[in-house]
Amino acid sequence: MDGCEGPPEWVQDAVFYQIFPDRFRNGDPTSDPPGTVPWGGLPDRHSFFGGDLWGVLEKLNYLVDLGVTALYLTPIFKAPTNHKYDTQDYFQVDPAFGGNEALRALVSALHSRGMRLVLDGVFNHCGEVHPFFQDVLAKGRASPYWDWFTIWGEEVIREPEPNYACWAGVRSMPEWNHKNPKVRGYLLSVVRHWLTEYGIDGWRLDTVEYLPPDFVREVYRAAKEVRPDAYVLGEVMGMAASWFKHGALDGVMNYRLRDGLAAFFARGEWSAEEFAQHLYAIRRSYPPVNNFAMYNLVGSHDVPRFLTLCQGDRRRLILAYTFLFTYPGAPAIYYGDEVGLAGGGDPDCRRPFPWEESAWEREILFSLRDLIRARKASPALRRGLFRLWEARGKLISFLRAGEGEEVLVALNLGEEETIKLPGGGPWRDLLSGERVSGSRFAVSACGFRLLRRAAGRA
Ligand SMILES: [Ca+2]
Repeated sequence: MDGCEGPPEWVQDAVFYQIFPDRFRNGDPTSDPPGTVPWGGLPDRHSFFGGDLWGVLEKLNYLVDLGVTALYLTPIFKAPTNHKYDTQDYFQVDPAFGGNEALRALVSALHSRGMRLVLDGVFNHCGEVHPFFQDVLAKGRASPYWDWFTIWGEEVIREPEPNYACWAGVRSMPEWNHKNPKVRGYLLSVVRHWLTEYGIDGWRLDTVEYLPPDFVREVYRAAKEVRPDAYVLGEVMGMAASWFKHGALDGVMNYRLRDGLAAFFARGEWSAEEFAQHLYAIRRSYPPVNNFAMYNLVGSHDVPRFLTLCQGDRRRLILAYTFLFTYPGAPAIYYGDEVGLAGGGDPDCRRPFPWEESAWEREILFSLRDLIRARKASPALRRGLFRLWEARGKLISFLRAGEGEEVLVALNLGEEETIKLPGGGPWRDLLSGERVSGSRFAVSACGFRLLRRAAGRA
C-alpha cells in the first residue's frame, strides 16, 4: 500500500444510514417531478414520490438522534428515473432532488455535525439520455463520442436487441468504453469534482464487478490523491478478495455477511455453528484492515427488507442489527428499517419512509438507538479484535477486545439459555450497568446481552 492509501480511520467508528432520496423525505414539493404520487403508497418501478435532499436536511436531527454519523445516498445526479442509475449529467444534482445548491447545503450541515457523506458513483454506464450517447445516436460514426461506447457495427441499432455494450443488457444504460483514455479522464474528473468542489467524503462504486480492475484502481487513487481520508466502497455481491489485493477498494457492501445474517437470523436455516463458520470464512478471506472498513448491512435498495425476511418478527431484526453494531466493520442502517418499514424485493423495498410516528415500531427504534450508543461508548466494539466464544444451536457469543476493555456479546435466537462467563471480572451489562457475576449468565429467548469488563483483569 503506497503512501496515504488504505481505509480511512473514521470508517470503523462510523454508523452509516442509506437513503434512497426519492423515498426518504419530501422537503420541497415545488420541484417534484411530473406524475409524483402521494407519499405513503406502494412503489412500482416508475413511481416518483418527490423525496429530495432538502428533505434529508430537514430530518438531519432525527438521524443525529438515532446516532447516525455517515450517510450513503443512492445516485443523486440528473437522470430520468427514480433510482437515477441512468446518469444524464454527472455534474448536476437532479433538480427534483434540489440541485447542486441542496447538496452544498447538505454537506455543510453534515460536516458542522461531524458527519460524513458518501455518494453513489455510477461509472460503468450512463443513461441513454446522456448527451454523449445522444450525439452518437444523432451523428453515428461522425460523432466524437463514437469510441466512448462499444458499438458492434457501423450504426447504432437499438431494437430488437441493442448492438452496443449496455449494463446487464439494459438498452437505456449504455456502458462506457473504459479502454478509451478520454472516457477514463472524464469519469475521473467526476470522482475528483465532488470530493474537491463539494467536500463529499467518499464514493460507493456501483456494479464494481463489471468494471476493469485497473480502472477501479485509478478511481481509488484519484479519490485518495485529492482526499486521503476518502472512503472508497464497492458494490460487490460475492467474494471481494481480489479488489483488496489490487488495492482498489477500502471496503465493500458486505452482501456475503448479509447472506449469513439472512440465513441465521431471518430464515433460521443455519445453526450457530454454520453461521460462525461463515463469519470466519469472510474474515479470513479479507485483510484485517479491510474487515474493519466493511460496509456491513442487513438490507439495501436491492434486496428484500430484513423485517420482511423475518416475517415481521421484530426481535429477529433487532438481533441482526445487534450483531452489526457489535461486529468489526461499519454498521449500516437501511432507511426505515429502524421504524419497522417492511417490503419485499425491488421495488417494494423502496417504500417511502413513514413519517407518521403512530406507524413506527418503537421497540426497534429504541433498541437500535441504545445499541448505537453502546457501540459509540465502547472502543472494543468498534476497533477490538474478534474472538468467537461459543456457537451452539441457536446461540452465538463472541468477545471483542482492545483499547483497554473487553466486551462479551451473546445473541440468542432460541429459548432462554445460559452461557459460561469468562474468568475474571467484574463484568457489567453494557446497557443496564448491572453487575454480572457467577460462572454462567442467562440470555433470554430471542434476546441478547452485552457485557463489558476492563482489560487486564483475567
Ligand atoms: Ca420534492
